[in-house]
Amino acid sequence: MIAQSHILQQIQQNVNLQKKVFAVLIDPDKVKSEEVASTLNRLPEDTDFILVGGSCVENLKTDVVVKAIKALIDLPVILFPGNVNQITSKADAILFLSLMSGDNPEYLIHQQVKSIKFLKQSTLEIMPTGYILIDGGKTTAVEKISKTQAIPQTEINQIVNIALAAQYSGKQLIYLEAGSGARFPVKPEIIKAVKQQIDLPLIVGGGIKTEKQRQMVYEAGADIVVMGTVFEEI
Ligand code: 1GP
Repeated sequence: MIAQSHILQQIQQNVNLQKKVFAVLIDPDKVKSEEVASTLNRLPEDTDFILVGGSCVENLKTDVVVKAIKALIDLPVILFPGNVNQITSKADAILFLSLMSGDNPEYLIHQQVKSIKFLKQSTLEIMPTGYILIDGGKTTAVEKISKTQAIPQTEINQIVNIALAAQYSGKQLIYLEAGSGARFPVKPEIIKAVKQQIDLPLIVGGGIKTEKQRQMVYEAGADIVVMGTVFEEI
């Protein structure tokens, strides 16, 4: 279990000890505050932290859902914001995401600059994250909102190079994202190739639906697996 402060440091310690980390994504657009308790009841016992966010959620919804989660469990709540309006100081930390794939400066740097006025006033732990969108077999909300194209799964070298560029730019985490509700997750060959080249904790999510898939993703080299949709669909 991960405590609610110095989260990045704890993730790094887990990686050094080769202990895998598991996170569940709660999207406030799909899970209402009154559904939070039943969603939390479905989470696996080994859940280390909760991510909260989505591609188009409004601030108020995020705030209410984070509050509902914090009232029920002690796990760290980390924001996974689709835009600057999803920042709430009620969470413990924020994945400070830069969309390194695609060609949209708005999600590479502009939203981040706009977030500073909120972050300067908060105690959120900032977790600099290189976010790489990979084709998961269907057009996902991230592609639509960011107006960028996911990288085909055949472009392994390109994905590795983006991950390394993120590392050299000072990111502390790399997130390989097939998109929420993806038809298929990021392939093991890609995860393996990226993990072999980078020295950072590797997060993988999107389209992971079963325990078997989760273990395959860990075995390929992911340090943190994120699952979301599967816990909503009951
Ligand atoms: C999306 O990686 C997360 O950002 C989770 O994806 O909802 O497909 O599990 P799923």
